[in-house]
Amino acid sequence: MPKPFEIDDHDVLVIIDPQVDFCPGGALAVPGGDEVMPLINRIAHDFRHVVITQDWHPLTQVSFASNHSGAAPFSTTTVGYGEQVLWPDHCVQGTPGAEFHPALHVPKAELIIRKGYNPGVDSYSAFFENDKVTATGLAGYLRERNLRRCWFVGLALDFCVRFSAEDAVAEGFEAHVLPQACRAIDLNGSLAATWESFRNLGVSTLELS
Ligand code: VGL
Ligand code: ZN
Repeated sequence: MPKPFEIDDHDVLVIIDPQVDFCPGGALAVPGGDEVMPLINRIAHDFRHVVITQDWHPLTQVSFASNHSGAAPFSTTTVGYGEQVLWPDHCVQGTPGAEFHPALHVPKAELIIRKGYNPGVDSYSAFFENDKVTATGLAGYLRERNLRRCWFVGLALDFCVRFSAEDAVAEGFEAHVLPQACRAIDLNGSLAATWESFRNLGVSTLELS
């Protein structure tokens, strides 16, 4: 695992949205999304603390293209808090597509944080909704548990992993991303923008040997 560091009691693995709808055959499939599950399982084995996020939308979610008449999925619109990509309906609360991928085996996960349940505000980040002010509670949880160093894996690298890692830094945590255990959507240059942002903000990326 991340050999440059010893994983200790202050490290937390944050697995972002390892869900059926983000894998091939799902409603918002990320190319190769299913491929990361075995590696995530192995990485999780080396951590004492693991948190999982779960994209968890009501059918009325403002980021669903189906709620904007005439709008195509993957187009962009302006909502109350700024620009928002419009997605195909995905990870709808209580549906099979919202479940964790069947190949994910991380029974030690100590917290599952659901996000995107506010109909009027999408939530990419594990820390803040897309309005950038409504907290999910994860920062408080990590602080109270003295978990200071976040390691991010999961889906999608250029959306929910990206914004989670950026917000981790903004909240004063160390943030590391393990790209081999992530897959990207790559919409309109979003992957290139992710690498640039990581460089600018001090999010480290680490290849496993
Ligand atoms: C995600 C788009 C919409 C993600 C979630 O997990 O990256 N992307 N909802
Ligand atoms: Zn979503």
